Amino acid sequence: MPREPFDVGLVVESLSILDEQGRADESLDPKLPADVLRRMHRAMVLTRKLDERMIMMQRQGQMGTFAPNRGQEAIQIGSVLPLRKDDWYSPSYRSFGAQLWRGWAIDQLLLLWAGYFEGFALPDGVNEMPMSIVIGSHVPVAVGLGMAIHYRGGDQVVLVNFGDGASSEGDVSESLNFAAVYKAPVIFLCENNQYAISTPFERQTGVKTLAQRGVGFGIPSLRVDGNDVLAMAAASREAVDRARSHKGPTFIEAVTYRMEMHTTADDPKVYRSDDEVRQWERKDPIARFEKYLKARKVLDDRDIAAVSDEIEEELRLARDRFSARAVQRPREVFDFHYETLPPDLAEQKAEYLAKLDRCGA
Ligand SMILES: Cc1ncc(C[n+]2csc(CCOP(=O)(O)OP(=O)(O)O)c2C)c(N)n1
Ligand SMILES: [Mg+2]
Repeated sequence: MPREPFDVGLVVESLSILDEQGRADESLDPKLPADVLRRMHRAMVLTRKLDERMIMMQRQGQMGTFAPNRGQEAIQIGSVLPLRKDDWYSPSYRSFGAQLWRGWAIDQLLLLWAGYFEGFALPDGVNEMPMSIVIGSHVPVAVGLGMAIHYRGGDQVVLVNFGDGASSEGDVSESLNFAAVYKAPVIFLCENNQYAISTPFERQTGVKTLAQRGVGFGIPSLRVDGNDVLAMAAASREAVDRARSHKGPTFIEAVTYRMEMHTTADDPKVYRSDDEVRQWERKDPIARFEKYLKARKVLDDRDIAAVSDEIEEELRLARDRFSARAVQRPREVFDFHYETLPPDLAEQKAEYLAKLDRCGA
């Protein structure tokens, strides 16, 4: 049989607007209004400072294990910027910058990551799915949500984010296929931060870009500099518009780097070099954005220092509110798993409570 030329459509577009010095490509700059740029900057700095504070609190025993966001702030803020309040966000566990933008209170996020039951309640009026720790498991659910909107004739969209590691899960492939066929109004945001715990990108997949995955399923796909908040905002805007006008899903591969440990239970020095980390520091999303903002005269050094001070104060107050609510209740350990405890657990509970009584707890 003669071999036919076959267009596999593997040309993946790549988008970046800011260079490493924070200089914008004029033809691509979305020229967002100054007040929006200031809010984006503030949200990114808040995310970074909350991360730093939470790591300190975790080291002092006041916070549970959590997944730091440092380096991924531009993805989070840029991707949710074009969402309307009634759109849906289905986050992974490394997304608290976006969650704050969507309406979470800082002290509630602290309660959540300190393991308090009440921290997990979704805030009123925030259209968000419970975040997923089981890798990739939330992606089919996000597509189902998109299909429900589609069947009801709504025009909301669903943004779901997941990692490079999650992209290897069958759940994600099935979701991409289904969404492509049925034109689900979903934005698949794959945060390629180069690692799935200690597994580097080269060991994760045989493809050079994860955006190819989307193309393979027939989904318009784009590779974006994930440390460039303007590029993230522009890509997300396009994807949101496509989903809202019933043209179906978009796949965005946001290329970034996880600057911190996987979670506070991890030591990345065991599997990657300081030199590699330093290379990525040069692409820091906040530093680049600040250079851009200064060049556009949206902020100057004094404004940036003032934002930093304000956020420190906001975090201090949030930590105080959290501390007032974070009262340990060891007697509740068995309470939220079953409506009726199975007999063996009921026995363990009785034994445990008797022990607490003996210790006076
Ligand atoms: C189904 C499943 N398998 C394994 C794990 C353990 N696990 C937790 S995070 C993680 C790595 C995920 O990496 P990636 O998807 O790249 O996201 P990142 O943590 O880098 O944001 C793994 C394997 C899990 N939580 N769920
Ligand atoms: Mg990853």
